[in-house]
Amino acid sequence: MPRLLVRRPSPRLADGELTHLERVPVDAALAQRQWDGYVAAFRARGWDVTELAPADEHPDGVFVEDTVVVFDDLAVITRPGADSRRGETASARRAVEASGLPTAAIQAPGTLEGGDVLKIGRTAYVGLSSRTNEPGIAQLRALLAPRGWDVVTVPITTVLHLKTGVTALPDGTVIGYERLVDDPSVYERFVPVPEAEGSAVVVLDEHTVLMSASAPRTAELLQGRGLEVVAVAVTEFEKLEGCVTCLSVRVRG
Ligand code: CIR
Repeated sequence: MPRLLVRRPSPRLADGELTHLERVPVDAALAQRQWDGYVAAFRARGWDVTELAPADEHPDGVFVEDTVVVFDDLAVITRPGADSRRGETASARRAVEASGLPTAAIQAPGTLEGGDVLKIGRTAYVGLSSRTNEPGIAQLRALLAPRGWDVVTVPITTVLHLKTGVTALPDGTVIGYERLVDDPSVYERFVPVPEAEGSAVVVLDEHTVLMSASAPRTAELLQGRGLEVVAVAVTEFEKLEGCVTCLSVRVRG
């Protein structure tokens, strides 16, 4: 059974890091309800949900994807590029270890955030961004090469993380909002979507993706490609430069 690691939102979510967006008011109660809806959408499809210990002192702690990336049965504990987020990894590591997955960790001076890692087949595209640096990518490459993974570095300038700009459909086609994608030709197959919030999908199974309810025209486009779309409201997290991918770590087994 696939497993989902999540962490409930901090009451301080509104104080989270912002890089490309202006700060706007965040409704903490609505954020909690949206998070409940996000988790429920996975539960309804048979995912087993593990909650990390709350980390209310970390406004961005809900964006748990940035702290752990899973490759086959190896969990790589990251070293976030944002100082304010470094303290989030200890509890993520404990949860991963409790679940029995072997771990490895990115070490200083390397930095890496999970939002910069897009896996397609056995290729990991890794954003070289304001959060993920060359030494972090080199360490990841050294961990993955013996396991048969290719690591492709993708310079990121227009958005926070690689996966803010692009994600992949179940068949490996990369989708993105073109204005926010530095170089779509990096990917074998790229399809532009009409809304910025439509660029992030989580693959639930071969025929189904989960995405933001803020992107109805993208949902139609994906349905037109024969996919079932599960739409969830995540507006309060989008205000903090988050999206559907960053709210969880998926362990697919
Ligand atoms: C940050 O700047 O770190 C948070 N406000 C948003 C992190 C979003 N993470 C992700 O897309 N993987």
